[in-house]
Amino acid sequence: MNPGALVRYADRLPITEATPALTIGEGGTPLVRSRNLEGGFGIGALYFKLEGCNPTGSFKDRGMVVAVAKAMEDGMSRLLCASTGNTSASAAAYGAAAGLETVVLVPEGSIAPGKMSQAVAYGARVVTIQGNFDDALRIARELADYAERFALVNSVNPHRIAGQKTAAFEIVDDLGDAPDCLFIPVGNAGNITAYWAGFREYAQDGEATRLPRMMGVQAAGAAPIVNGAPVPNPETVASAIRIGNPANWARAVAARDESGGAIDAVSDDEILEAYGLLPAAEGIFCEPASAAAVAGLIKRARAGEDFSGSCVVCVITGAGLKDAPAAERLAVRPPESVPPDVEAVARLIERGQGA
Ligand code: AN7
Repeated sequence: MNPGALVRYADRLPITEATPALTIGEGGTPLVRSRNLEGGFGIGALYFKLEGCNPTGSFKDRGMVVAVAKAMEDGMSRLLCASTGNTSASAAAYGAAAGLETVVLVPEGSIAPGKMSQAVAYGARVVTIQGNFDDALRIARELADYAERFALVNSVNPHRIAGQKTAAFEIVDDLGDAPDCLFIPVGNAGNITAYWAGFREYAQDGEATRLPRMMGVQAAGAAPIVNGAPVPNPETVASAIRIGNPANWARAVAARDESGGAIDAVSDDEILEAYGLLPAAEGIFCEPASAAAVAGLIKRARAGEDFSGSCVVCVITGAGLKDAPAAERLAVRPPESVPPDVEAVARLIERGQGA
C-alpha cells in the first residue's frame, strides 16, 4: 500500500508529532523509460516521471498534502488559493479530506474543464476572477493577510515546496542517482524550485553523487523568465502555465544558474507537437503544459545538442484528461460511425488501413 508522500519521506518534511498523517494516496508515481522518443532523438536514456498518476491527476498533491496537514495542525479552518486549475483541484480534494472549507480563485474562462469539474465535485467554493492568474494570485495573497484563519496554499507556502521535493527523492531512489538533466515546465516556478531543493538535499546527504542540470521550459506567450520581464497578458494553449509574473521567479533563476541549466521558451506549435507525440509514441497522454517539457527537450536535440551520453528525465506534470478538449487540436483520425453490423465494421477497418 502506498503510505503517501508525507509518511514515506516524513524525516525530510517539516512535520511534527502533532501533524496529522493526512493522505489520499499521493506520491509513489511511475518513472517510465521511453520506448521510442529516446532512440528517435538520440538520447542516452530518457525517462518520464508520471505525475498525472497522483490522486487528483497532477504533481500538486505532493505539496498540498503537507500544506493542508500543517494547516490542520495550526488550527486553520479554511484553505485559499489562486490557480490556473490544478492547484485548485488539489486544494479542494485535500480540503474535503481534511474537513476544511476551500476557496479557490481562478481566472474566468481559462481553466481546463476537467480541473473545474474537480474543484466543484470536491465541494470547493469556486470564485472566477475577471482577470488572469496573476490578478487572482495578487488578490489571494492580500486576502490571506487580512482574512482570519485562511491558509494560503499556493507555492508561496513553504510547505508546498517541501512536499514537492519528494518527487526528486523518488527519481533518485528509482534511478540510483540523479539524472544528468531534468526537463520541467515552468509556470509559477514552484516545482522547479522544489525539485532543485530536493536534488540538493539528497546530494548533501550522500543519497546522490551528482546534481542534474535544471532545464525549465516556458510557453513562448507566457515566458517572463526567458524574456526577463513580466508578461502583462500571457497567452498559450497550455493554460496551466499561462502565468505572466511567477511568484518563485528568483528561485527558478537560482535553480537554473546553480545547476548550469537553462530556461527556454517553446511555441504553442512545439507544445502541440510534443502533446501529440507522447500519446502516439509512448502511450502517455498528458495535458499541454506537461508536453512543454518534452517540447523543450526535442527543440534542443533538433538544434544539435548531444544527449547521447545523458540520462534525461522529463516531468509529466498533469494528466491528459484534465484538458480533454485540447485533444481536438491533434491531427489524429476522428471517430468513425457505422451501423451496428459486423460486416460494416469489418469493411470500414480494412478500407481504413493506413489511410
Ligand atoms: C500541469 O494550478 O500554477 O511552475 O495554479 O498545472 O510550479 O507553477 C499550475 C502549474 C506545470 C507549472 N504543469 O508549475 C496552478 C498552477 C502543470 C501545472 C505547472 C502547472 P509551477
